[in-house]
Amino acid sequence: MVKWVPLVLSVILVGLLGHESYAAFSPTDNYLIACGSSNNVVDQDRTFIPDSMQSSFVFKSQGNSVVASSNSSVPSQIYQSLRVFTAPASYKFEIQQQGRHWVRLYFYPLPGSVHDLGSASITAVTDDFVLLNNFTFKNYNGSHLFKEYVINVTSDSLSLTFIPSNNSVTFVNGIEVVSVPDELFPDQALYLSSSVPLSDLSNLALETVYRLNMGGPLVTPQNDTLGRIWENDRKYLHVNSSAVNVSVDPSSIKYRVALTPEIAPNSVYATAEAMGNPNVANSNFNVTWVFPVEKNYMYFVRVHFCDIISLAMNTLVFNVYINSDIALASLDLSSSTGALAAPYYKDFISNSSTDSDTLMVSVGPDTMADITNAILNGLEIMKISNDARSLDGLSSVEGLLPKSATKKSKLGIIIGLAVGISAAVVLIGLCYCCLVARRSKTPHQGHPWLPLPLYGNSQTMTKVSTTSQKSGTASCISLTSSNLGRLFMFQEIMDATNKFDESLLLGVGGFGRVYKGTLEDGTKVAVKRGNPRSEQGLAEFRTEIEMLSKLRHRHLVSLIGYCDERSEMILVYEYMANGPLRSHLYGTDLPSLSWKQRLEICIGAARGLHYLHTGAAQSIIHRDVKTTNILLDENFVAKVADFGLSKTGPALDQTHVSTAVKGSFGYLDPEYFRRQQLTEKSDVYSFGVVLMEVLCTRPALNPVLPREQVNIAEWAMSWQKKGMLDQIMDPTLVGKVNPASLKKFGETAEKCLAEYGVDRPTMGDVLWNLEYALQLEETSSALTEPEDNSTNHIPGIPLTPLEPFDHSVSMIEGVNSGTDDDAEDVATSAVFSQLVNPRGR
Ligand SMILES: *[C@@H]1O[C@H](CO)[C@@H](O)[C@H](O)[C@H]1NC(C)=O
Ligand SMILES: *[C@@H]1O[C@H](CO)[C@@H](O)[C@H](O)[C@H]1NC(C)=O
Ligand SMILES: *[C@@H]1O[C@H](CO)[C@@H](O)[C@H](O)[C@H]1NC(C)=O
Ligand SMILES: *[C@@H]1O[C@H](CO)[C@@H](O)[C@H](O)[C@H]1NC(C)=O
Ligand SMILES: *[C@@H]1O[C@H](CO)[C@@H](O)[C@H](O)[C@H]1NC(C)=O
Ligand SMILES: *[C@@H]1O[C@H](CO)[C@@H](O)[C@H](O)[C@H]1NC(C)=O
Ligand SMILES: *[C@@H]1O[C@H](CO)[C@@H](O)[C@H](O)[C@H]1NC(C)=O
Ligand SMILES: *[C@@H]1O[C@H](CO)[C@@H](O)[C@H](O)[C@H]1NC(C)=O
Ligand SMILES: *[C@@H]1O[C@H](CO)[C@@H](O)[C@H](O)[C@H]1NC(C)=O
Ligand SMILES: CC(=O)N[C@H]1CO[C@H](CO)[C@@H](O)[C@@H]1O
Repeated sequence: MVKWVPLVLSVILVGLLGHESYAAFSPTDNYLIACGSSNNVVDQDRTFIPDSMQSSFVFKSQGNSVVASSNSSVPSQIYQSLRVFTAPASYKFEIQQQGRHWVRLYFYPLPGSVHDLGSASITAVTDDFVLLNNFTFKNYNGSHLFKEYVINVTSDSLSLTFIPSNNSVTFVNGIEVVSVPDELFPDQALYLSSSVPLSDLSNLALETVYRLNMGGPLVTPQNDTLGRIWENDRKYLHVNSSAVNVSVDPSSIKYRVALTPEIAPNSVYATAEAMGNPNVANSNFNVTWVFPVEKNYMYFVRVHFCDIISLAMNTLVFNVYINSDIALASLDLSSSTGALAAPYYKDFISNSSTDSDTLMVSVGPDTMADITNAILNGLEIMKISNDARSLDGLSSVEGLLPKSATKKSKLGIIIGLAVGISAAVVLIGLCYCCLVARRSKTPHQGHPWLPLPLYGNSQTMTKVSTTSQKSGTASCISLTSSNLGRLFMFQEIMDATNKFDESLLLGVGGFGRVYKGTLEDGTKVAVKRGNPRSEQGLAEFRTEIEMLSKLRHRHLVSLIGYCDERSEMILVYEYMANGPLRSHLYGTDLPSLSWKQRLEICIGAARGLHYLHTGAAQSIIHRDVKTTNILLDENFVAKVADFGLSKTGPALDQTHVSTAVKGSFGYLDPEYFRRQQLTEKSDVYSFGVVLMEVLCTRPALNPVLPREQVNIAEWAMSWQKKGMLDQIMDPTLVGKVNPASLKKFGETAEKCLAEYGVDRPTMGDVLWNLEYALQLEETSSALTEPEDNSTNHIPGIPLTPLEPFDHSVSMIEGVNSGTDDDAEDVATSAVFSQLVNPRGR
């Protein structure tokens, strides 16, 4: 009876473990070798088997092998023995499961050996890659050397060959060859300096150079399911005081299905470095780590994040830089993961180390976020093998292996081929079947990210519209018109922008960069080049093309065309000579606009928005109305730009309850924020903020100001309610504005900023009121001004009720092909910020 108890227990245990959402990874190939040892070596809970006792790998030495062991203190148990080679020697491991493997090597020149191991040269190669070339402890500061590599093994064996230099010896203390889960490393990752991915990463070898647990203690192999070591980051901090460590209980880390502890253990995600002084107003502040790296290599950089500091969703928004490149713009962790304390990581290829011997990683606050902080939880930096398939120098395996050894390995290959040929035939057959099956399932679809045809063909486009309707995403407009604008070749774009010359840069935003360009026929254009690393980029790129290709209006920017060649996301607009409205209000040296000009600009923008809301078959909500999205052409005609966040469709409320509220800080409708229900009135609120900005010439949010002044909507409303808007208006306008016009303007803005959408006017009403304000300004001399009511400081006309006044017929301009002048989108850094105002209002 008693015998049964453990069995029952283990059944229960298995049952319990089965409830875990992920199973711990158990490597198929798992060689832990203690070289030269006669006993098993237990190092940090892991058992290394003596190389002489392994039956599953072949140890071939052409020379003597000498065993040394010591009982003196060693850095760790695995270093207590070693094997010495006087001629090239190989360990050959049988590989049961092809794919990536860790290759970990341990070296420690044990004292007391007959050979001078301290000056021995160590060269280690696999069948394909050079791992170490002529390393010697003589020129090395450390007492011992640990190296970790990742190699995709594509045959049924892996040979590790150690080559001594002339008349000398070489040695090794420990070896690991262990399977890596396939998901751990991607086959491609994006270059930092360009949007082209490095696409054959799986055929290259990687060497771990830094693996850090930011703000946390050393994580040793027994605390990592893949036997990795994670160091503390402090010694790499550029400025010691710039960061503080933060931590939570590791058990509170919530892994999502696709991201398991194999990516990084919870003890890594549970600690982070955050900004040392999170309340700094300086937008240039960042926390920077500096890493010495070797020139002429590319590096694979993986950044790990987990929002363990926020109390609410969508409050932590920050930027990540690698070297001088922006790697992640306006990263909103909780929005990317859908939860707090949920792990998240991103991979990049750093190419700039080819001419620099340091690699820098920085995190810094987003200027538009009102919680100023930034964090980093973990960081991995891996060297990528070079063209010689080497991780150490320019010699290839063939160049390093003595001639005879090369021949032997060739012989081995031949034998291997003969043995493996039947398996290969079976494999090829299987692959072929898979391919055929897959192909028949997925019809050719052009670009994976853009469900638009390369050449406007209405059949495909109808399909597009139905899919988007089904998925409830961006567009419900049926794209029956084939006018998607012109499809540009990438070369044309390169020519137009002089290869994306930085001197032609008009602006940088979350979506990417905007360049001024000139087409072959001399037309000036604005070229918006999507940043494929932008989280929102793809969906917004699509939305923008779909929206703009459908909409034509004098007060909306129009799209000339796009380019989706080579997975680029490029939009081409006509050039708007006077740039964004904001730059004419503050922050630049541009001459200040007159009141009449400001009214005309507001009227133009209101027309554009009114057309969006009412002009198309379905109402379109812009969702990101702000002064940087209102552009001015050479005649100061205002056009609304940036439809990346626009939404249409009736079922909107249902589909968006659960998604993050999008828009920009300071402009966000408090009701939309609270109820997550989007209506046209949200645009009206944002437009009210624009009106106040135009009047007061200050940013919508200015965190530097005293608390009550930070938010323009609150601040200006308090003055408007007192009837004293003239006290805070742009000083350059004081005395130059007809008071009645100002009063009308203030009242209109106030109505727009009403707490509840139902109390706000429609864009049509706003338009009418603004036109009235313009009329009052133009005819001010002729107008007899009525008495002001007693509480008002501003003399002006009595309030005209905002009647439902249907001006839509006159408002909607005829469909304009928008050929002469047009919009470019000087997208500013905040354009696509996926931000939420945590305070609401
Ligand atoms: C180490 O081993 C040597 C023999 O190899 C022995 O003479 C010596 O006493 C040992 N030292 C310790 C501390 O065990
Ligand atoms: C190996 O390095 C030593 C010095 O570290 C140098 O003298 C020697 O020439 C190198 N050998 C080769 C083959 O590069
Ligand atoms: C060794 O350490 C010294 C002093 O700490 C340093 O100057 C030198 O650059 C280091 N050398 C290497 C190869 O790391
Ligand atoms: C090794 O030594 C031999 C003879 O001393 C010499 O011919 C050969 O070039 C040397 N090889 C290397 C790699 O230094
Ligand atoms: C290893 O390389 C082979 C051949 O290039 C490739 O098919 C396979 O996907 C790679 N394995 C991994 C895990 O990347
Ligand atoms: C975190 O910082 C505190 C002091 O600020 C320090 O005592 C602690 O050791 C640090 N923890 C780690 C893991 O660095
Ligand atoms: C590592 O694991 C051991 C037990 O396996 C545990 O006691 C220790 O706290 C862990 N360390 C970390 C940093 O998680
Ligand atoms: C870093 O700062 C901490 C306090 O924040 C201090 O204790 C530590 O000594 C500093 N380290 C260095 C290397 O300056
Ligand atoms: C990376 O750098 C190398 C060497 O400078 C260069 O040849 C290569 O074109 C670069 N690749 C990219 C994508 O920038
Ligand atoms: C990418 C970035 O902004 N880096 C800056 C971080 O802060 C240091 C100074 O503290 C600047 O020198 C870097 O340019």
